[in-house]
Amino acid sequence: MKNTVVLVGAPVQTGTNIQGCLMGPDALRTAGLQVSLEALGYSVIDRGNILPEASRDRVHSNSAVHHLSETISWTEKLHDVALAEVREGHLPIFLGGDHSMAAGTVSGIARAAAEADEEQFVLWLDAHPDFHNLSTTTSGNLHGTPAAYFCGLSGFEGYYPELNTTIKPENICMMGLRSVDNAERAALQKTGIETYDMRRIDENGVVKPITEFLERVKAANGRLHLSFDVDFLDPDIAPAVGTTVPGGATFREAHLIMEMLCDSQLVTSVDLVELNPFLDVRGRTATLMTDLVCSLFGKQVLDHPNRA
Ligand code: NNH
Ligand code: MN
Ligand code: MN
Ligand code: MN
Repeated sequence: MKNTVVLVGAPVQTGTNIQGCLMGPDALRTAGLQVSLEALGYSVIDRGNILPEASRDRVHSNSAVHHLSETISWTEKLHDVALAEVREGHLPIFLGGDHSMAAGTVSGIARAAAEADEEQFVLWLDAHPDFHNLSTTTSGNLHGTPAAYFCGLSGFEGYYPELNTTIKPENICMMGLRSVDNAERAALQKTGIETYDMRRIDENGVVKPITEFLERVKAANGRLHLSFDVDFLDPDIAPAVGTTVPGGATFREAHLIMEMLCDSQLVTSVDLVELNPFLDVRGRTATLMTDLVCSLFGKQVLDHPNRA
């Protein structure tokens, strides 16, 4: 994991109905993300914040859907940026922005992996599966849809036209789920994605599922994208998110996952999404997310035998 790390700010908030995610990239910068990664020995380039091209007018028959045009423009832009960075051999960290951005980032990295004839895997840490399509969403908030999009499910008329590579459902692991809508549950069951809700974490912890998933990535010689939604974490430790759901991952569970991902050296790209600094308490969520990224990139208290 010693590739050049590239920070890409994506101030997206059109996928939600709550304002504030647009400040996410700058809150992560303010928390010292770049200097912290440099202190761990990485070269870091900050691309600043990107913006989408002007959007064409798009509407959908589901009248709940809002900001469809803007979301499509962001998807196209992030797809292209993700593809370009991964082609360059960089390790991009996308600083969100709401989770609708993962339609672009994940489809872009999927395409880069396909070009290189490599398998792309996704670890999805989130209270929600974000597995609606444009017809099934009742909130109309498109941050509830990206995972269904990058799996290639139908119901995304007019989205990025060049989406010719998708993530195989069997290459996805979703963890932390505790708010799943009925249409999402049905779609998840149909596609057969590996899912761990909070009950499963309560019963067995995170070590076994993460170990098994990483073994599958390793066996396929695959690449691993981490899509980290702040609401994966318990709201008591991470209040800065618009869609808090009680009963989330603890501080220790989250750090342990990051430490195990670091041990594996398999992570090739990252989304940090849904941070809403307007809802934060003295920067604690931005600071926690930054500390978790440090664990992901090698920070440890004492040397551990699992660390090469
Ligand atoms: N499933 C709900 C919806 O579609 C909530 C989605 N909200 C999220 N997803 N924050 O991660 O509106
Ligand atoms: Mn370079
Ligand atoms: Mn999400
Ligand atoms: Mn979520």
